[in-house]
Formats: sequence, C-alpha cells, structure tokens
Amino acid sequence: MSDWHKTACSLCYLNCGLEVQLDGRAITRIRGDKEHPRSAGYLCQKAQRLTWLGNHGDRLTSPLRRLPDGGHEPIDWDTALSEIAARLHQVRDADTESGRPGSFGYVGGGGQGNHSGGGYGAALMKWMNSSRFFNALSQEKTGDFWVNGKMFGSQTCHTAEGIEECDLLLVIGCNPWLAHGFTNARHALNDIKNNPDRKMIVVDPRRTETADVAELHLPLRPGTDAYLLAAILAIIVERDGVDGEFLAARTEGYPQVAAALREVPVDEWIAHAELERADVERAVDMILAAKAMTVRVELGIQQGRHSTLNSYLEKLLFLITGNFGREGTNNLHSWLVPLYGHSRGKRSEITGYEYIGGLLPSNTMAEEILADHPNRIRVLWVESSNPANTYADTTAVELAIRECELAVVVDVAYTETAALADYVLPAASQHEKWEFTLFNMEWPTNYFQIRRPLFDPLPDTLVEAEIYARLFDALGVLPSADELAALTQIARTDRTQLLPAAGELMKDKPELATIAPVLLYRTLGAALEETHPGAASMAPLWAGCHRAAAAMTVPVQRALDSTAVGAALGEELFARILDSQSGTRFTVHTYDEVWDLVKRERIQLAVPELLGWLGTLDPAAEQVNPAYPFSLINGQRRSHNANQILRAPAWRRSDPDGALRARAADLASVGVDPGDWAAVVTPVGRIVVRAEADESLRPMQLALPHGFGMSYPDGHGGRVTNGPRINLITDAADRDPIAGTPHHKDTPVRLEPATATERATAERDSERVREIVKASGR
Ligand SMILES: Nc1nc2c(c(=O)[nH]1)N[C@H]1C(S)=C(S)[C@@H](COP(=O)(O)OP(=O)(O)OC[C@H]3O[C@@H](n4cnc5c(=O)[nH]c(N)nc54)[C@H](O)[C@@H]3O)O[C@H]1N2
Ligand SMILES: Nc1nc2c(c(=O)[nH]1)N[C@H]1C(S)=C(S)[C@@H](COP(=O)(O)OP(=O)(O)OC[C@H]3O[C@@H](n4cnc5c(=O)[nH]c(N)nc54)[C@H](O)[C@@H]3O)O[C@H]1N2
Ligand code: SF4
Ligand SMILES: [Mo]
Repeated sequence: MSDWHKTACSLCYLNCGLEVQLDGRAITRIRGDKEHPRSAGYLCQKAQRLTWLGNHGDRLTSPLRRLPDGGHEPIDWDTALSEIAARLHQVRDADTESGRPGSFGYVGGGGQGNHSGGGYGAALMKWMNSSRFFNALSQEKTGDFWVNGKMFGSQTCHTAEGIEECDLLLVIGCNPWLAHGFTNARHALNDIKNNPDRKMIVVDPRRTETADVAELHLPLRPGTDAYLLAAILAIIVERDGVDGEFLAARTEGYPQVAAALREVPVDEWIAHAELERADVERAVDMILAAKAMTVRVELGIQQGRHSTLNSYLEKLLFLITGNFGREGTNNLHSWLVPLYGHSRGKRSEITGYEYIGGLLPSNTMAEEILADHPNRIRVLWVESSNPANTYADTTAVELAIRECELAVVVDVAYTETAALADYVLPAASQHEKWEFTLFNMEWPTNYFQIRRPLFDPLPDTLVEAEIYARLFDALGVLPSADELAALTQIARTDRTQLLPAAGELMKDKPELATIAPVLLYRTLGAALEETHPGAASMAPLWAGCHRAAAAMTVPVQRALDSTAVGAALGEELFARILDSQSGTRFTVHTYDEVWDLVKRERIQLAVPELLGWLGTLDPAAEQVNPAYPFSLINGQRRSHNANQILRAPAWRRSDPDGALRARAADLASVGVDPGDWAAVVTPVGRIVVRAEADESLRPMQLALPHGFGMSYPDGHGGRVTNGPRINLITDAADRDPIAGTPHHKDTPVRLEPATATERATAERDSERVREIVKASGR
C-alpha cells in the first residue's frame, strides 16, 4: 500500500480536491483533501467510483484508422499523424484557393476535469483558418453568456453566488443536492436547513431532494419559468420593492424594464405556471425581506423553454433588488484564464446563429456539416467530448460525422463518436498526466489547482499537448529544431525575453502566431521538464498567469501575500500554481472590486431584444400538443451518472438501466407497469426504457437520466449499450432563438408500452449489462 497522493475529482466541474492511495495501476482508497483551499475535504457519493476513470475495457491504447467496412485497425503514431496532416493540408489549401472560410469544425476541448488540451486544439482550429467551435457550453450556458455581454459589457463577465453567506438562496431549475454545481453543496444546503435565520426557495416542477429541505417550493409547470419570473418581478415593481439607491448608482435602463414589467398580466401568468398567487406573493415577501439573496440557476432554465429570456429575468431579479456586489449576493468572479471568449455579433453564414463566447450552438453542428453550402464543415475534430451521445438528434449527428471528409477523435476511450471517426488518437488519462480545469468560478477568493499524474501513461498513449505538437511537426509548421532549442535556452535563462524572441520568428512566419500554445509547449515546456517532469503541457498557463497578474495586480498580490509587481508577480503566480499540489488561491478581491470586473460604466438593465421577447409571451400560444402530451426532463442528474466520463457499467451503485421515472398514475394511464419496458416517442425518434414510479415528479412529467447510452464490450466479442441514448429523441431544431441551446428539460413526448420485440431486446441487453457488472467482480 502506498502513500496518499493528491489529485482532484473529475466527475463534475466542482473538481473537489482528493487524496488517493494506489496499488499498481488501481486507486484503492479515496478521501477528500482537507488541505484543498476550496473543497476542504468534501466529497460526494460519486468520488469513490473514480477508480473506473482510467481502468475499464474501452481504454484506447493505440491510434486507430477506419477500415472500409466501418471497423478500426490499430496503426502507429507516425502513420496516423502524417496521413491526417496530408488531409488537413489538402482541405486548408482548397479553402484558401476558393477563398472560403476554414472548413474545420472543432468540438470539445475539455470535459469536467480536463482543460489542458483545449488551447492546443484551438490553435489547430485557428491554423485551419476556422472559428467554428462547439462544446458543452454552447448547449447549456451561451444564452447566459449572451445576457451577461449585454448587461455587464462582456460575455466573459460570469456570475458567482454567495451561497455560504446569503440569508436567502433562490434555487431555480437546478438540483444541487444531486448535481452539486457549487462548492460542498450538501453541507451548504444542510446549513440553510438547520439555521433558522437562513431560508431557501426552490423553483422546480419536481419536488427535488433540494426542494425537500426548502422553506418554500414553487412546483411550476415545466417550461413556464419566464412567466413566473416576470410575474415575480412585476409584483416587486408594483410593491415598489426595488433598491432605488442601487439602481441609481450602478445601473441604467430601469425605466424601460419597469414599463415592460407593468404590462405583465400577473394573475394570468401565474395561472399559466399552475401556481397560486399567495405562494408567489410569499416568495416575493421572502425576497424583499432578505438582507442578502443569492440566485442559483442551472439547466432547468438554461435548457428550458425561453432559456435566454430566463437568464435575463433571473438576473433582473437580483439586480433590481440590489442583491449584487455585496457579501451573500450574486457577484462576478475572476478568471485565471477565461474558459471562453467574447464574441461581437459575428454570425454563422450557414445557420445565421450568432457566435457567443466564441462558440456556435452545438445544436447546429450537424447542420454546419450537412448543409448544401460552399462553406460547410468538411473536417471535424473532436477532443474530450462525445457528441454522438450528448448532442441533440443523435441520428443526424451520426450521419454528419460519417459525411465529413475527415473526422478525428482525441479521447481516452472508444466512444460512440470515436466509433464513427476516420482516425482515433489515444490520450493519456487524467490520472496519467498533469492536468487542470478552468472551472474556477469563486468570489471574492478564487482558486486554481494543477494535478500531477498518479500513474505513467499507458503505452502508446500521449498527452494532448504532445499529440498536437507532433501533428504541427507533421504539418511542417513548427520552427526548426535549432530555433526551438534557442527559444528553450531563453526560457531557461530569462523568460522575459521569450515572447520578444518568439515574436521575431513570427515576423518571418506569421502562421506561428496562431500556434502560440504549441510554441510555448516545445520551448518553455521543455525547460519546465527539467524541474517538473511531465509538466511541459502546463506551459501556456505561464502566459495566463502573466496576464492575470497584470490585469488584477492587487488581488493577485493579496492571494500570494506578495508585494511583487509586473513580470515578477506573474512568475510568482505561475510558480505557486505549479507547486501547490492541493491547489491555491490566485485572487482575493474585496466586494467593492467587483466593479473592476464589470466591463461597462453601469450595468445595463434594458436589453431591447429580451424586453421585446417578453412582450410576445402568450400562454395561449403554448398549449400542449395532444400527440406528445408529456413533458420529459431529458437528462436528469442522479446519484450515479456523470456525463460520459465513466464507461464501465460497474461504476454505478444505483439505477443500472437508467430508468424512466414517472408518477405511478401516469404510467398506469398508458398501460405501463413499474419495472416494465416503455417506449418514449418524439417526432425524431423512439427509445425503449425501463419504467419506474416516482411521485416527486409533477403529473404528466417524466424524467430520463443524463450520462447513459454508452456501449461497452460485452465480454463475448460483442458490445452492448448501457441504458438510454437519450438524444435519439431530441430534435435539434427545438432550441433557443438567440443561443441555439436545446430545450432538454421540457421535451414533449408520448409514452406507450414497448412492443414484445422491443421488450425482449431491452431485457436481453439489460441482462448482458448485469453480467458485465458481475464479471467485474463488484
Ligand atoms: N450526479 C451528477 N451530477 C452532475 C452531472 C452528472 O452527470 N451527474 N453533470 C454536471 C453538469 S455537466 C451539469 S451542467 C450540472 C447540471 O445540474 P442541474 O442543472 O442541477 O441538473 P439537471 O438534473 O439537469 O436539472 C436541473 C433541474 O431542472 C429541473 N427542471 C426541469 N424542467 C424545469 C423547468 O421547466 N423549470 C425549472 N425551473 N426547472 C426545471 C429538474 O427537475 C431538475 O431538478 O450537473 C453537474 N453535476
Ligand atoms: N439530452 C441531453 N443532452 C445533454 C445534456 C442533458 O441534460 N440532456 N447535458 C448536456 C451537458 S450540460 C453537458 S456538460 C454535455 C456533456 O457532454 P460532452 O461535452 O460530450 O462531455 P462529456 O460527457 O463530459 O464527455 C467527456 C469525454 O471526454 C473524454 N475524456 C475524459 N478524460 C479525457 C482526457 O483526459 N483527454 C481526452 N482527450 N478525453 C478525455 C471522455 O472519455 C468522454 O468521451 O452533455 C450535454 N448533453
Ligand atoms: S461534487 Fe463533483 S467534484 Fe466533488 S466529489 Fe462530487 S462529483 Fe466529484
Ligand atoms: Mo454541463
């Protein structure tokens, strides 16, 4: 048995600090890292299952090339990279000749625990003269980013929550008890429950585990948040509950907002949400009585009807009541390196959708490929993402991936997307390399953790940075070995001269500017290896540390207890994050300094597009389609799902089939017994699922879990799919008009008994999955 090693959990974006013990290549014991400055020893029910991350039957151990019959054959790295390079050159040259924008589409760039590859992948996209970038954020958060851009001045202004200090927590469309989403969620919720001075309101159609411990639960009809939030805002305005001083000092546009809210037919809209006015008034009483309210939202509204409008109304709620910029309220937070960018209204020529945060809607990826348009995507590059399972309309996504002239997947596992790709490139896992995430969203103190490897990489797998560097080598883009060696020597002796020296090279070869992360990896990274073996891929963070130190000097000085300035502070910050194995704080702000992060003189409350949208809301236009009478939460977070991260079915302690949940009466109404197989049907697809009774849902509401539908070797030379592939039934066109984000939390569906044949197949697959679990010895 070995010592405790520090790492972090990669099963959700909280990335709690962990300590683990190892036996060979297995993790044998896991506990929370008490020295982690943010999570301080916290763990949830999932972290114990982390040993399955690197240790399962679908790990990739060699580059793969697609065979004409659809399977894959192992090939060596040189062959794979030189063939890919030749085809990338062909496409890039053809793009240049025809004067069209780059035909390259980039998907992913990081999952819940890993962002070290993303900068390198983005460099490839830029080198391919493209900006077409899709990832998970553009199917959940871009509506929120768009609103932030309008109100705070930049899409990278992102809100934080004062969960631990607030006296009222308003939870809208999220279930932190199971999904977390903020630090040490269960402790925080229990504290509110046990403290008579602190209260919580939950707005969620389902009586969630979080709603169970709330003072007030508003179980609204799915998809009616915009109506409810507007009604709450209208009552606040009517009662003159706004914070006039805050509005005058810090905001503009309130008169337009108030005028729009005065038009809201409050009673009609509350009735449309199927709530009682008295309960909504009680929520308003609690909001107005709160000294410090924090609003916490997630997919229930961001993947719900009117999602971008919801994101606006939710922010108006804390802004017009002055719950911003103080302890316990909503705030903005710093970034060490922003997770995404700011877009200025550029649009896709194919779908017309606006880029938001540098991203196009994931829901339009297949259209960008399949369009009969000269600028369609011809090459798809997927890294750390499994769009064949996680993007809406799986059938269209699969077709699109096959239709690409070249599709490449960089992953640790043989995913559903990898199975369709021309080349699959095996990455070292998050336990086999230096890694970090950019989900650093805390305020007023913000944190960053670099994790070191627990194991050596599996033979023939490579760290992403090395994959991209070798690819750029094969593409003939890298400077000569001598030039790289000279830069490396500068990195060893005087890092302040590194960028000027690289700049000289770029004068002769401007395309080098697009691959700055790769240059840093091959030069500064090579120098880092001498003191921190394996840390070369961290090199681009060095530039990020310098930018952060320059932009937020005083907060960084406070975090480091340092008086250094300029480049010296940047170096100190980089050294600190490189050597703090439990993670470190990197900025400490005062609450007042939130105004340094707001990118406008005043917060803009009036967003004409959204006030216009509010004016068009009409309950009469939102009647249930009798052909699809149920509302499905298509992608519920449960105790044992974690996106597409753990593929071995044995990791789950509960819910082996990924059951459909519904009220017993609703199941009975369509002739389905609990435990039996049912079919869930939409205009785009039909899936067969195990039914289970759950009285916490609203009548006519169903739920299917996120994080299933992964195929796995069945131990007999075949493969079997574990649980529902829920995006077979989602319509990619059912999406937000501004951000293009899907309405997964309110998918209209029909429910019916499975046919005898469907039942037999489903039962057989379920049995095979059980055999796999049994054979794994669990
Ligand atoms: N266990 C687990 N935790 C996870 C993940 C995981 O896979 N498993 N994934 C992580 C990721 S990537 C994310 S983005 C987060 C997501 O975290 P959450 O957003 O908290 O999780 P969800 O279960 O998708 O949905 C949130 C809630 O929306 C409610 N809802 C459904 N329809 C509506 C509606 O019309 N209005 C309102 N107000 N609410 C509605 C649902 O009942 C549900 O309680 O979870 C993270 N944490
Ligand atoms: N219907 C429906 N669809 C949904 C959702 C829903 O609620 N309903 N939720 C959406 C949300 S919020 C999210 S965040 C997305 C998530 O969907 P995706 O963006 O596809 O991401 P993950 O499921 O996290 O998949 C991570 C991938 O990265 C791989 N990976 C893990 N570690 C490494 C590594 O170190 N290197 C490399 N190269 N690869 C690695 C894993 O094997 C896996 O294939 O799904 C979305 N899709
Ligand atoms: S909250 Fe998220 S990061 Fe923390 S232990 Fe649970 S799954 Fe892992
Ligand atoms: Mo997500």
